Amino acid sequence: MSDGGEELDLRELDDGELVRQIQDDLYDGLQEEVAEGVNILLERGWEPYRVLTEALVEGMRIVGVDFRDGILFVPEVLLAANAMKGGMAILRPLLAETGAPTVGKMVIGTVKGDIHDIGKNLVSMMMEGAGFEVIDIGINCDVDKYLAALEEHRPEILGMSALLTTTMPYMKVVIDTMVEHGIRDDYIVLVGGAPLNEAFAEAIGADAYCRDASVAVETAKTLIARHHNRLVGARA
Ligand code: B1M
Repeated sequence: MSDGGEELDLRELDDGELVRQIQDDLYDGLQEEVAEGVNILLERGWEPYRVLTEALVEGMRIVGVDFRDGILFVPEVLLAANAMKGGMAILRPLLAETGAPTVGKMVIGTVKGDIHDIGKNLVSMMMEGAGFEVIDIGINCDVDKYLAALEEHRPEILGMSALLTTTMPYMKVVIDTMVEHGIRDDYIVLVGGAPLNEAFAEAIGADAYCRDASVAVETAKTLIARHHNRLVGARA
């Protein structure tokens, strides 16, 4: 771990202690230590999804609480975010390794004015793991960027992420523009992000709100089956 004399050997910790240590290291923005801890849990036979949720996502939840309470500030949270991304980079190929056939395509991006991307990246990883092809168009996406990506990639699903109460209304701008262009019903629109809820998704005309990445996968699978049935019905 550290260069000092009191080096902590992560391998000597039992699973519970190691998970807490990973959360502490995430909090402290120690990317290498987080990566080491993630690798040890995997070596001990933990499922990648369990490592992701119990160690990393929970660690970031704790960071969020202290950020809200003014104990942590943007620079520290950025370091924590980078440490989280380091851990996620190890898990990404493992979560995508299910060998599932491609079940559909999704374009996803974080809305204009918003640079939070950890949740979006996690949704992308889980969707890829479930056999979806994901085109991630990044952060701070304006309506033109979304529409251009839909035009270029012709996905079944559009996913939008927003983490700020000030940026979530932009999702409605995108959906309203899709309506104006007469393309709204060509896509399944899924929205997510901590400040959203089902009522908001309904109010802006999205197809569904996804509380977390696994709900996003389940919702996408259900709605894509309906979407295909509708297309087949329309052709018959
Ligand atoms: Co920000 N930030 N932040 N921040 N930040 C929050 C969101 C906040 C709640 C913190 C707090 O006060 N407790 C607060 C928002 C308050 C509000 O609007 N009500 C906040 C604020 C205020 C800000 C700034 C304004 C701070 C400032 O500058 N003064 C600023 C804004 C920058 C901007 O975007 N313009 C800012 C900046 C930052 C950092 C850059 C430092 C960093 C982002 C780094 C990055 O993403 N690369 C950061 C972080 C890390 C957070 C917290 C701590 C963690 C967010 C996160 O990654 N969570 C966050 C507090 C919190 O949410 N608890 C906070 C982990 C992630 C796995 O969860 O993103 O919710 P989440 O994603 C979940 C679900 O929501 C869902 O699935 C995901 C996986 O399960 N989901 C989807 C998300 N998107 C989806 C899309 C889908 C489906 C599901 O589409 C199909």
